[in-house]
Amino acid sequence: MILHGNESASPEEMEKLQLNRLRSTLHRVYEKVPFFRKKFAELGIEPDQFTSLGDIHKLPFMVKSDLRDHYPFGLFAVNKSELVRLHASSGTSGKPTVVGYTEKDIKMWSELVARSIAAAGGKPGEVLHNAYGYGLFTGGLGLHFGSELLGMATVPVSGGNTDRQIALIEDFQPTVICGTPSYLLNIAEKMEGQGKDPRKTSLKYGIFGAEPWSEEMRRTLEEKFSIKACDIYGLSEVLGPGVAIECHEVQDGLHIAEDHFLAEVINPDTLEPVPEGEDGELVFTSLTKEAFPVIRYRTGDIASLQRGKCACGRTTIKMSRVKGRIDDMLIIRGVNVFPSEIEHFLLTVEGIVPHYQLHMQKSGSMQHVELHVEVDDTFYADIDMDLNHYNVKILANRVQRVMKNNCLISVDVKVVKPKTIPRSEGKAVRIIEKTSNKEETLKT
Ligand code: DLL
Repeated sequence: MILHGNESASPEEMEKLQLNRLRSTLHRVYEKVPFFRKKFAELGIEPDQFTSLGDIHKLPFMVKSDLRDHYPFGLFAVNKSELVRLHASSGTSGKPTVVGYTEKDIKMWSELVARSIAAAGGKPGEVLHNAYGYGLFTGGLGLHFGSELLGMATVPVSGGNTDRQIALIEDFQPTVICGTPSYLLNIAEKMEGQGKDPRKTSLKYGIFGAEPWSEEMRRTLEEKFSIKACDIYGLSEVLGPGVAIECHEVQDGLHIAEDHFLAEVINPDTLEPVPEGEDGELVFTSLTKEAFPVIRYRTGDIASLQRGKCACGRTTIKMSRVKGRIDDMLIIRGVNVFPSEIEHFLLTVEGIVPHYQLHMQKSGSMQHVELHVEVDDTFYADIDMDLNHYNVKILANRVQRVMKNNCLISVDVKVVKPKTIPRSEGKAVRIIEKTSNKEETLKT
């Protein structure tokens, strides 16, 4: 495997590169974006004062509402005429958030994604099946441009129409598949339903992300498809996919594209940095973006950072798997837990498939949680398709015990029939919040 020079730079070389790039980014936003100039002026700082990376702590944070407040183009550092692409989030609360790219930004993004696909096992001359959604979401087009740049024949199938996906996998013989982990599970299940063995496809590698997933889910997908599965991370505000990727050699932590993004982890309550290796909120500063530079952008994602050379040869800082988003953290009777932790332990229980949903109901200060789990076909046949069978009660008790012992939470468990929990074609909906007036709101 040939690494890009920056992926194996020494810490001193990387620091020098980052500082140069940070300084030019700060000059750029100071000159071009009134939002930043005003913030810098309020704090009495000027770009020239930045002489070391540690000075980053002098800068203010940026949050998602800053994007909404400046909708659509108020934070861009270029004229509209210089943009070649716009992406936007659906925006669960009112206005969407919009991000823009110049031609140079798209080139940089494509290079980073090409690097990511190569790190995860993709090779020029082979076929990549891209099941991330195409459109305003950055997943589809982000992976697409990187895959083409790497020299892979890219199948822009997008999410959905699972029967056609299966036919294309059989016919085009891809070695790499990309999509959300929950959608890949859905594809595997459909194949099994058609009497096909997903282990017999041409696939060798999976590049999965865009939603939190667990080590157990990795094992499940790797076994089902007989592939190696790597975690890919990114967010629209910072770039899209390609901010960080696991290498297929080690599969333990995601290499951050440090030559383009400066990463920090902070305590979300005190906003102070946390020591290396400890969980906190990821914060990114872009170092090379032209159209939409971000300075100390608070992602809301919880992870940790770790330095050190990886056995794959990369020297870039690694981030852990994202546990979840701060706003998705459940507080169940005073205990904090992320859906991904629930998933991790749930998958250790035999007879259950990796589809689940948490139904939350708040009454007063009490949070009532019902965990819906789905039995597999074998279990369902064994209980004569009767959910009143005493084995169902035993199974529900087992799930309850596993949650209590490992996640320290008490939840009610509802066991449901096979294939009744809605399947995802993109980001899975894990949490269903029931408000007191019985309206349901969905959270991904
Ligand atoms: O999800 C970009 C992406 C596309 C990443 C394809 C990977 C693959 P957004 O729609 O802006 O962008 O959502 C970003 O998704 O802040 C995380 O909360 C979550 N997320 C993304 N990747 C991962 C991951 C894309 N590997 C938000 N693990 C982020 C856990 C992830 N969460």
